[in-house]
Order: sequence, then C-alpha cells, then structure tokens
Amino acid sequence: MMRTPLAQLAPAVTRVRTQWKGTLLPQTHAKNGWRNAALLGVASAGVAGGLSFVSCDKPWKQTLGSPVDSNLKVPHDKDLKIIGLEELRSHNNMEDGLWVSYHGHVYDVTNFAKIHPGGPGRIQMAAGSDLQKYFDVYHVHPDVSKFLDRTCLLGRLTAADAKRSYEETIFANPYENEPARNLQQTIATAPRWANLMGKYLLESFRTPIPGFYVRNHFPVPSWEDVEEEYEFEVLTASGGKSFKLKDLRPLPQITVEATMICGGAALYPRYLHRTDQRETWEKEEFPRNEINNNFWGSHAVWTGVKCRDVLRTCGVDVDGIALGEKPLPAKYLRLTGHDADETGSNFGVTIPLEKAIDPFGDVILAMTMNGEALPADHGFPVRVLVPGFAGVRNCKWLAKMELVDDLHESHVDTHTDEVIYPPDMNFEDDLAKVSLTGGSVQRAGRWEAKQDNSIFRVMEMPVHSSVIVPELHQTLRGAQLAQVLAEGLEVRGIALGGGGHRVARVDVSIDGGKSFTPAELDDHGMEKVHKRNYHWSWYFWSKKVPLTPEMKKQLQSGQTVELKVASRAMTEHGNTQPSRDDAVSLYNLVGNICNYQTHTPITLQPK
Ligand code: HEM
Ligand SMILES: Nc1nc2c(c(=O)[nH]1)N[C@H]1C(S)=C(S)[C@@H](COP(=O)(O)O)O[C@H]1N2
Ligand SMILES: [Mo]
Repeated sequence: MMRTPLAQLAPAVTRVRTQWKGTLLPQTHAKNGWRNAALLGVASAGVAGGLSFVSCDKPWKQTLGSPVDSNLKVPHDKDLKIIGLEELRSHNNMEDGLWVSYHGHVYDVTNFAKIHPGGPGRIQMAAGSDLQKYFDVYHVHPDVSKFLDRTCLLGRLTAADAKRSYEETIFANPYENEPARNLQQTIATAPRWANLMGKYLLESFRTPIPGFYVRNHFPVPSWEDVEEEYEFEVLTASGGKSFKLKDLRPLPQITVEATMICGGAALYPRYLHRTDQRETWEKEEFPRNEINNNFWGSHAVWTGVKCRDVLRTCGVDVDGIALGEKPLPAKYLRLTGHDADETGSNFGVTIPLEKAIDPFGDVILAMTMNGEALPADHGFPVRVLVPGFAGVRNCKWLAKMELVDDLHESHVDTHTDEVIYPPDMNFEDDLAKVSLTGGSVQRAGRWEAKQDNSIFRVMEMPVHSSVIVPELHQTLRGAQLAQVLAEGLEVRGIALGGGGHRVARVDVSIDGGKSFTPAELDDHGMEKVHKRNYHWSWYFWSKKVPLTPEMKKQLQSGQTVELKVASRAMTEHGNTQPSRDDAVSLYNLVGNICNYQTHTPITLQPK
C-alpha cells in the first residue's frame, strides 16, 4: 500500500461560494463590441470597488474580526490586548475562526487561509497553534510577521504563553523520511525544491539522475517494494478504467529525449511579487534573487507508453480525433497526482487534450529516465511526460487522468508554477487587503483577477537561455586574463526553445546587452534524433567573445574592466527573450515564466 504522508490532520476547508454568477452585464449590452468593452471596464471596476456585495446571491461572510486596514500602524506590544492561550486554541476551525500565534503575536488568519499560496488546508492545520513550529519545517517561507502585523493582528500572548504556544504545538515533520538527495542549490527542503548548480549542468548533456532538479509541492509518496500495487485510473465519457503496472507493460514502449524546466522556479527572481522587492528591482539595486548562472531544468531520456495508446484502450478514438474526423470529446486532460498536502489536497494540473493525443506530441506515461526506473523524487512508478510544456504539467506519481472541459481546481493549479496573473495585481493590495477586509476572494485556494480573462495558465514554455560560464562575480587575472586578451572571453551556456521550437540562434553579449555576437550551438545530435521539427531538447552553446579595442586599451593601461555577460536565444520564429531592462514587464503576481536576459557581472583585473 502507498505510504500516506500523514494522517488527515484537518477537514478539507469549506469552499466559499463564488460571489457573483455569470456575466455582470445585462444581455442587451452585448451587441456593440466597442461599447461592450467599455462597459466591461466599468463593471469590473465596480466589482473591485466592492460592489460585488450587491450582485451576489449570498453575501460572503466575514467569519471573525472586523475589517483591517493593511496600512495600519502596528501598535507597540504594550498597547496590544492580551489574549489567553485557551482563547487562541479555541479558534481552530472555520466557524470560530482560525487564529495563530507567531513571535508572541496573535493573528486572525481565517480569511487569509483562502489566499494562502501554500493552500488553505495548511493554515487550517496550523490554526490555534504557533506558526514557528511549522516554519521550522517549511523553510520555503519568507518572513511573514510584518505582513501579518499589518493585516490581521488581534493582540498578544504573555511571554510565558508565547513560549508554551510554541513548545506545545506538536507537528510531526511529514518530510522527514524523504529520499536522500545531493543537489547543490536548494530553495527549500520541505517541500523539496532544489537543483544542480549551473556549472555542473554543462558536464553532461543528459543530467545524471542524482543531479536532476527536484520540484515537489508535497511529501513524496512511496511505492518502494510495493510497486505492483500502484494504480491509476482513467475517466472518460464511457466510464472509468484502472491501470496497474502489469497493464502498461504489454503496451508498446517509446523513448523520448526531453528537457524539463520549471515554469515557477526556473526563470525568475522568486520574490519579485513582493512589492518591497519590486521597488528594489526598479531602482536596479536588488538582485539577490536574480537567478544567474543557472538553469532550473534538466535533461533526460525517458521511456514509457504513449498517453494516446492508453486513452485508446479506454475507448477514446485518438486517431479519428487527431485526423479531425471526430470532434474533440473534451478540451483538457486533467492529471491528478497521488501526492497531497498534509490535509489531503492532491496535486493536479491540466493539459490540452490535443497535446495528449497528438501523434507527434510525444506525451508518454514515463516509467524510466536515463535507462533506470524513475526515482521516487521524479514520480516512481509512473509520471506523465509532456515535452515542451512547463515542468508543472509533467504530473508525477500519476493517480488519475480525466477528460474534462474545465481546468483543475487544485491550489497548485492557481498559485505556484502554473498561472500568470495580470500586471496590476499584487499580493498586498489585491489579495491580502481585499480578502482581509471582506472583499472579493471568491473561492478557497483561488485568486480571482478583476477580469477573469486576464488570467492564463502556462502551457508551453517560452524561449530561454542562461549563461553558465563565467560565474557570477568572477575575477579574471594573470594567465586567465592573458588568455582572454588573446582569444576572447569564453562564454558558455544552455538554451531551450520551449514548446518544442528549435533554437535558431543564441547571441552573446559582454557589455550588458549593448552589442551581441552569435554563439556556436551544440545540439548533441538531437536534430537527427527528434527527426521532426519538434525539438524537445536543450542546446549547449559557447563563444569566445573578443574584447573591444577600448577594453584592451583600458587593461593595457592597468585599468580594471567590468563586464556584464548576457545571452539571448531566438527560435526559428524569431521569438526571443526580453532584455534585462525590460524584466519588469514580465512582472506577475507569482513570478512565473520570467525569461529575461540575466546579466552576469565579472571583473577583468590587470593587476
Ligand atoms: C498564516 C501565516 C502564513 C502566511 C502569511 C504565509 C504566506 C505564504 C506566502 C506569501 C507564500 C508564497 C511564498 C513564495 O512563493 O514566494 C507561502 C507559501 C507556502 N506556505 Fe505559507 N504562509 C503562512 C502559513 C503557512 C503554514 C502554517 C504552512 C504549513 C503548515 C505553510 C506552508 C507553505 C508552503 C508549503 C508554501 C509553498 C507552496 C508551494 O510553492 O508549493 N504556510 N506562504
Ligand atoms: N504529482 C506531482 N507532480 C509534479 C509536481 C508535484 O509536486 N507533484 N511538481 C511539478 C513541478 S512544479 C515541476 S517543475 C516538475 C518537476 O519535476 P522533477 O522534480 O522530476 O524535476 O514536476 C511537476 N510534477
Ligand atoms: Mo515547476
């Protein structure tokens, strides 16, 4: 039997009903496109301004506490109301409210639970107790006290009670028995989120398994020694069918070379969505979160059965549909993983059904990578490989495939590596403040934008490249510098077209993107392997970029030269990466798919 990460610690959170239904516009307005657009603008502004209370059938109820101004000055501790430990502990459910303590302060997080990026269940689970006990485990966390102080501070505990609240909060670490790993660059250990340092990536075209990046949202489910009991089900219009490994083995196996890259971790300064850091970015002061010299992806050769073959055995006429002789029976294939958060809320994502049944799409139910059975971290025994798509689509520990017309409702689907929110949404104003003041958070675990159509999900990845060599802040002097003067600066890196698009060219710059020169591309023979135009694999590239006469003159006169190394990949469509100056144009609430050209500053030191 599958090892359950933890017993269900709390009931699933009560889903809050959508506040308004259907269109906000009377039918008669729909005739004139231009006028309609203008009215929509007004209507949505109305909603954002709080008019939604008028149009909803059942006003959303603030469970506890009065609305809080998020710009509120935080009172001194001595002016805070003292709250007893028992009172804190009694607020551990949706009806009485969800309270927590943290550094001695007491907060009402009932409404915050609905927008928590880590899912509502985890806030429910911690209710009545002390956050520090959880943050001791979930290192993924930014410091949240400032945010909580400004939004939902109720009072404080006495010093003795604060100590007791922490000490008496019991939380067994559900990540304790995770597989051993040896990855160098770690954002988080629980859930696991790490990769190999960039410099090691170039050592091997196929990433050795111990170096393959790991991105988990939940504890790893294990079928060690019980893999024959592993099961997943497929639900179609004609019913359900379940599969075990013995049912997959007789199906034809195919092999796919594919790079996987995380749409969430890969490309961005992770906390750009926090307003304070966004300002720092704009002032160009930042960039402790800029991910230079790295590539949040890895490459492997995968073996498994075609997803379309599995669907065919379930009665889906994949060939008729692919040839356009039959209509698409559903818009999406919804994928659910066996893994779930500590309160039982499963991982889930959606892919377009066309991709799943495309004879050239290479979507497989993978059972091996680089010739070995999938390791536990990468989805043992079965994961879906969706080449060209964002990492998050590649559902590990597959539990269910369904033909559906709607997107998945899991919180991963809306918060982490999946969704792009509009540029005018930020965490404090549009989510926290609005939710805490009883505004328009519609559904548990789902963030609504002012206009629904302004949210989209990442399917195919965009074009991207990273400079791996030289390393960030490297100083070259002596023999190394002499070599640079003679042959040019050696720059090496990785590029990926995204969506199976071939990379046509990678250009390199050493002057911060003012001028570029084309690099040599190495496809490791993949053009031939992929045969068709789809190119699922990354490219390595390199170039010795000559210094300009001006730079040489400076060095010869003993002056230090500062370089900013950058790269930009271009697909055969001419799609390319935004410049670093333009990175802010990629801003989105969660910070996904940020493929701008990073700069690697280095120093040439003649002395
Ligand atoms: C009530 C106070 C809390 C606040 C204000 C808060 C806030 C946040 C924020 C802002 C993030 C996004 C981080 C980022 O991606 O930059 C996050 C993620 C996360 N939180 Fe919390 N959190 C709270 C409590 C908790 C608790 C009690 C748990 C665990 C029991 C938890 C578990 C997580 C996890 C696992 C993630 C990462 C989700 C993912 O990437 O899959 N949080 N939280
Ligand atoms: N079931 C399940 N599938 C999952 C995830 C997960 O947490 N659970 N993480 C997704 C994300 S965000 C990425 S980037 C890739 C990471 O795959 P890897 O850990 O094998 O590199 O798996 C995706 N599939
Ligand atoms: Mo991801």
